[in-house]
Amino acid sequence: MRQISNHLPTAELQALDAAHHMHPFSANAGVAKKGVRIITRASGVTLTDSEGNEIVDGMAGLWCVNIGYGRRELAQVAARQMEELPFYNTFFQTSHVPAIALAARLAELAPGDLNHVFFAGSGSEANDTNIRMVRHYWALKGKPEKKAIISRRNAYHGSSMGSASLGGMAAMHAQGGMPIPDIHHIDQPHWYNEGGDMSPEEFGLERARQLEKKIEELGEDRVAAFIAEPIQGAGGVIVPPDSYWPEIQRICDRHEILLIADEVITGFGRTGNWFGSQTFNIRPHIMTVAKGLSSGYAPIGGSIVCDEVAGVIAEDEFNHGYTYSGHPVSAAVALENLRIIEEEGVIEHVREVAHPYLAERWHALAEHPLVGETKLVGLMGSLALTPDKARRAKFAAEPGTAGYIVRERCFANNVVMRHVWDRMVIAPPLVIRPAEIDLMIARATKALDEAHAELKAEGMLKAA
Ligand code: PXG
Repeated sequence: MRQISNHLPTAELQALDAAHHMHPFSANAGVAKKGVRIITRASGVTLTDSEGNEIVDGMAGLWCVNIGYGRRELAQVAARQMEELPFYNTFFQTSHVPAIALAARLAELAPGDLNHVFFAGSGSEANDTNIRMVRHYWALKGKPEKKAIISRRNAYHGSSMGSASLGGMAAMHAQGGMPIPDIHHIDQPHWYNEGGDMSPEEFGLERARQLEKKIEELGEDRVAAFIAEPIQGAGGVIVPPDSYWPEIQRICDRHEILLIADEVITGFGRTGNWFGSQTFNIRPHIMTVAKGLSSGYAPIGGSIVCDEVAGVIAEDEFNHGYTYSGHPVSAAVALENLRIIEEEGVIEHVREVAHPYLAERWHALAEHPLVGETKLVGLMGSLALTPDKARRAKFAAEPGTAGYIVRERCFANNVVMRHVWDRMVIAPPLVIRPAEIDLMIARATKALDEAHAELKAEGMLKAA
């Protein structure tokens, strides 16, 4: 029997939402017409909507609910912190215990000499901090001209003016006058779509060497930093070929530029280590963090900064900060989340149980007639949809059409699996158990079957 668990009937909530709520990354008129799905509660990896449907959340919210939903400990810590000290700022020679403790804990967890944390309210804000920090760093070193930042096409670094400029999403740049000056983009290491006849390894090297070319073209004395996600998340879970990161690291070591690893998605266990930088053997000067830092229970982000950069920045007033930098409630929640990840062995669970179990089932989907390749690192996976596996062909239809159809079938089958153009992505909570993986894969497979039948019936299984 279906259970109505909200206060108002779904239709009434939908009407109010349509009338007053502007949704992010949405064409709101279309959303209003179709009616939103209203999520009322969640536990573990399962969401419940206002109609009583139980949905497997294959995306951990927005790649963030790493420890799963419904952990009472976090609610209790938040309540306690709100009673004790709901807010105080960290400007003007003041601090508070949650911010101090979290900064110290992050310095312990982060690799190398990443020992200093500048807090923000989100990943976007943290990346804006990074733009200003690396430029100010070089200015303080007597090199104010060293302010260009190199990023990649199809990268996602956030939605503010600065972070969206770092991002390589053309559709975002087209709205609102981006990128801001002195942000440059090179091509992404997306072998499946762009590798042509090259082997993945050759292609990885070729794409990494674009960084060196770009540094030479701009002049090393003009380049402040290179920023990249260890694995592109919102871009479609693009796992670079093995040759890519070692070559990027070599180039960054050889030239005098800073390396920023955007770990907003890859941080806090997602790839089977605390940070994606450890999985790929990257030595960044700055890591951007957010999302899994608090498992999404409270908004918080930050930049974890190496001794050298933090030391130089410390010598001058850095005219930058947010009201909610180090917010005590968010910081306390994040600390409790980190305690759970460590004490409950969540990352070991990813490495030893969830990844191996999911990998077998995920890679088996490569046999599906609609699937051209499957990728999975830790609990971050993607699959390419194709009308012709042998040729890695794209669809003749508008890019994203097939992906949208699969996503609609996922929606109908009570599993959240996102599409990025014609690639499907998953990133379930890290605590997902084998039986839940079975359910997620069964529903995803059914969605792929139904989408395949629909595409076939509509004559859309044609290659471009
Ligand atoms: N960097 C990376 C790598 C991200 O994935 C941000 C920065 C920005 O974080 P905030 O907290 O400002 O959102 C992100 C965010 C999607 C999707 O649809 C992905 C993100 C956000 C919203 C939607 O895949 N990533």
